[in-house]
Amino acid sequence: EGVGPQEYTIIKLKVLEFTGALAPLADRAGKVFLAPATLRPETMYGQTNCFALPEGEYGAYEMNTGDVFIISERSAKGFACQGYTDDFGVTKCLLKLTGMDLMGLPLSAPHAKYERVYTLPLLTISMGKGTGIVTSVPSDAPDDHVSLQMLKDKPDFAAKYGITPDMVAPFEVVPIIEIPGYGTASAVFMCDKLKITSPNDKAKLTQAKDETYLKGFTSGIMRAGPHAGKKVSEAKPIIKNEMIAAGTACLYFE
Ligand code: A2H
Repeated sequence: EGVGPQEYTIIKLKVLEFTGALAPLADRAGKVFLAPATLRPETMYGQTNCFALPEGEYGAYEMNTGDVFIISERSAKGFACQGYTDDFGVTKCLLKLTGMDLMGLPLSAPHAKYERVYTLPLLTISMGKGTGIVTSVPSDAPDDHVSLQMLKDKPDFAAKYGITPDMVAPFEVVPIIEIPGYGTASAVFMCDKLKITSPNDKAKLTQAKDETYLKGFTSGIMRAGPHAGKKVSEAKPIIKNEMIAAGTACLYFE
């Protein structure tokens, strides 16, 4: 990562239902978002779901834009310091939530092919990074691919978190970026090649991640969205800025 802060793009995944623990937010419908941090805004065409840590502690925080972001408390402080609240350094927490409260929550994800995606468990999320929410792009992120596949293959594991087959089975990998030698779903290609079957296969996942991340940036070509045909390195800043202008993303540094 080198020197200086890391820039993340925060993607706004709109909450579509307000039942259970989220009921108190019903009057904010349309303005409540799960807000994952990503390094790959150009991959949002390939979203199939969102991930949260079941044991994670989250909150619904009011931003000065009128939006409510569901994020970790730690990142809420970061947002406050970065000008997302009028009262610098203070964020208003409307509601405390756990990751378990978010399991199975339906969302509308910008640029996604699927109209409605679900919030699923991911046990390897670090609450000390980004917002503690991760959006899932199994075509290009090896972690996302093995984690979604495991939930499809192990319905009993999924059921422990209230996840039913209809929340995972219909969501197939969407080919969005072509990398010469890796095909149009480089994460799937690398997981197959290295025989990665579990989200806990740390060393192999790191290798797969490093290789697909580097190759994707240097030689990937967009195959989805209005910038299909462009190089990933060219499309990335364009798509990021378009999403910010459209109000479907914002920037966050840490
Ligand atoms: B990336 P870095 Cl397509 N815990 O977004 C675990 N992982 C997290 C996280 C957290 N708290 N917050 C963000 N992330 C993931 C897309 C993507 C990502 C693609 C390919 C590679 C990739 C879709 N998931 O990351 O440690 C998010 O996943 C490869 C590293 O700050 C975020 O970008 O470098 C990335 O890790 C941030 O990781």
